[in-house]
Amino acid sequence: QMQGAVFDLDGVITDTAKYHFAAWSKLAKENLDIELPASFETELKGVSRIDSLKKILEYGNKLDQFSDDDIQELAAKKNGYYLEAIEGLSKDDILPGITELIAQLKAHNVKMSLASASKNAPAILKKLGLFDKFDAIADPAKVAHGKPAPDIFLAGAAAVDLKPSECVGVEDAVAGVQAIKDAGMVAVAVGDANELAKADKVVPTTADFSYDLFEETFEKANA
Ligand code: G16
Ligand code: MG
Repeated sequence: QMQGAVFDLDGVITDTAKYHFAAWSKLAKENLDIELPASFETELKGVSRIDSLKKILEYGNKLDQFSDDDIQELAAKKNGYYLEAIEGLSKDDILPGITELIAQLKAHNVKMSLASASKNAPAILKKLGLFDKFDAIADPAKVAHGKPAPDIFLAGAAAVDLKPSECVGVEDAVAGVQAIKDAGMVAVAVGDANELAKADKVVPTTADFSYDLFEETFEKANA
């Protein structure tokens, strides 16, 4: 039986990708004279703050123009824009089906932890009113490698004293699904089935998530 569920945040619990993208676009335009194409919204999903900035500088052919200190400063500036953008986040911003899913997992005594790349994850969960529902939040600042490396999902399982093999990982990004599988977990994903084909189960929307779906996927993958 599934003992734990380890969740990604952005794209699974709430849609912060649009705010990340708006903040990066503002930074790129106003501070770097780079115009970001819309495709970057997806490209930066699950990618850490510093790695996102490096991708943007690379795209603008400007990576070699900035020192490590400049990069830290620019990343902090972007985070300021981002925090402004998510100021009004509330429980209305929880994605469809997630509140119900959390209640079902709780009712079945499934431990819940968060494996987000976001350093703002605790603050976001508080705004959504979900902070107290989670048994643990893995700290992305403490893991060596970001997604697609499995580190953050391994940390998420360890934080609730479970083996990865006892957990289902939940993701919306290709890099995240890779991380879950390399952590040795069963993967449930939301999004495009072709894109996320490495997951054990892909559903089109978060409204399709349920305890039964997770448990069934877990049992099938272990059969
Ligand atoms: C999220 C977003 C990424 C963002 C990263 C770091 O990942 O998808 O775009 O760059 O967190 O966020 P922050 O700047 O808040 O530390 P996830 O893992 O929740 O999908
Ligand atoms: Mg995500």
